[in-house]
Amino acid sequence: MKSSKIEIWEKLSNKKKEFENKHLRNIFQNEPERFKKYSINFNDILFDYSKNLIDDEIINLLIELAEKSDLKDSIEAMFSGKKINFTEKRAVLHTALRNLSSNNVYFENYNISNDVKLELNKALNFAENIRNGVFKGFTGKNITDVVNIGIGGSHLGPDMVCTALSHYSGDVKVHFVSNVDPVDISDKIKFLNPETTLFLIASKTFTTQETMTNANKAKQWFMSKSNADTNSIAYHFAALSTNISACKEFGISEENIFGFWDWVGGRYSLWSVIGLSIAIYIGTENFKKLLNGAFLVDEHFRNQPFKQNIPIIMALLGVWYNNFWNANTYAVIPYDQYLIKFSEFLQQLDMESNGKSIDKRGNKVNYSTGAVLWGTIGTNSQHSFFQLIHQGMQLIPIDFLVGIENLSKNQSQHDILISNFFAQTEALMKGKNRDEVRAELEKSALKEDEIKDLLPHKIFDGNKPTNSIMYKKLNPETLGSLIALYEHKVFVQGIIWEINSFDQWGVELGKQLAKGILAEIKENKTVTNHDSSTNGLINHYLSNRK
Ligand code: G6Q
Repeated sequence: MKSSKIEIWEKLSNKKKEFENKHLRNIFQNEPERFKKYSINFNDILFDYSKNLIDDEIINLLIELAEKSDLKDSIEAMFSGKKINFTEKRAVLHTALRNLSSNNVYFENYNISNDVKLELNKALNFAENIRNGVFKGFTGKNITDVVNIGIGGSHLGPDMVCTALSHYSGDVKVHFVSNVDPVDISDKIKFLNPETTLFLIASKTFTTQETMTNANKAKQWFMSKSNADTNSIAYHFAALSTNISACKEFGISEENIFGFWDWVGGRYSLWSVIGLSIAIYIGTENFKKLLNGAFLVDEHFRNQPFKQNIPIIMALLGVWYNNFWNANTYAVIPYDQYLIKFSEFLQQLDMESNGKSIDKRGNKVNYSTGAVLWGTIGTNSQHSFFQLIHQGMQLIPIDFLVGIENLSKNQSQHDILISNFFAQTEALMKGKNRDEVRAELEKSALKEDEIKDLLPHKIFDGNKPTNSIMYKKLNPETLGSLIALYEHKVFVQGIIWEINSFDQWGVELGKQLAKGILAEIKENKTVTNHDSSTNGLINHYLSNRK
């Protein structure tokens, strides 16, 4: 890290020490304009970051840190197709997939916008043909069920988006198979009719073990259940991939192959044809709105000054807690049932992108990088892990996400949900001090010695930082914006930490070993070439399996 960055780093460390003695409750009392000062409006989204352990000086230092990290140039490098994924020598251009402006995007002097539009339109036409029954199965019946077979980036995004937008779905049902555990596929297909089912094999490489195993299983199921000939595969299998020859080899007809490019990273691919299940589920108009929501955030990210730039502020707050407050995890808690898979999706986006320890010069870093992201929906989380956040020993910053309007139209029950969200952010910030607890206990029938014993257990320290992201209603456009906000947040942090957010070498070792072990298991002989634990486990498996 260059010395000008280290200087700011040191100033921030000092500010942290100074801030340890402050409490947000008092800060809010002394600063009535705090909400106004530390909140940003963007279309239907309000981002309130006032309940954070920050003041103007801290924000200015964090922004200086971003400037000294050459963030502005790095943003332009990404949008303009520079090969910023330097270990794989690839550009990172998922933003080109949702570029709805008239400005073309170029990669190595080639205008990629035309190809993007062509492939998108081909996929969207296919989606519409399935939705309105123009595309039929091999016996002439309409497709009623679509099964997306993919894993990681070829699964999590489409699955999360379909769940989040199920309110906007049409008649065709979508199912997602990802795990190589055979019960995943067998449970999902057992009630399906092969005559009305379409499989989407979603795999950028078309070589992923889990996906290809499940795809072959699906083909076998289709052939045996339908008594169809191999020509019928054309009516029931489509592929979403960059490896066109492998798709053909699998037996998928050319018109059912939808392509994309190596400058689309797996975890950023839901905007490409990998999102075909989404388009079939919610229709092309809604899919375009999803793209548009992300595009609007791209424009915001690229053009807004750092101080009014939501993903940049989100990223800097993450750096502040991770590197200066030693907060190794952060939680994302949507008070929105439809966002039940959002944290799971963000886990891959954030942890696969920034879970790195080697910097761009090839050196091991000596600071913390990507935090552990976790969480699930409110109010369920209040009745499980919120205890630790309120009274445990760890500092866990939280992003709350919440819609103003509920899609069920049951506004009075929605008010119950929302009042819990307001209450949690307030409780986490204010806490409950000794005097307040005592006053409350004195109103009860407890005796003085009982009050004394109970009192410390009922104190809440408060001073827990939270962001609140409030949107009008969960619709395709808003969801597109929310996803893009997090994508860019992760990007900014990678720039500050000087790591490559776009490769994922860390998933390779286990894959490699599994291949060798599978060959050994197939041989069905006692193994001796691993450590004693791995040998013991494999041999126990071999001697006990049927
Ligand atoms: C994501 C990763 C990874 C990838 C899966 C599936 O960024 O690259 O999660 O998406 O391993 O890969 P395929 O799409 O090639 O099957």
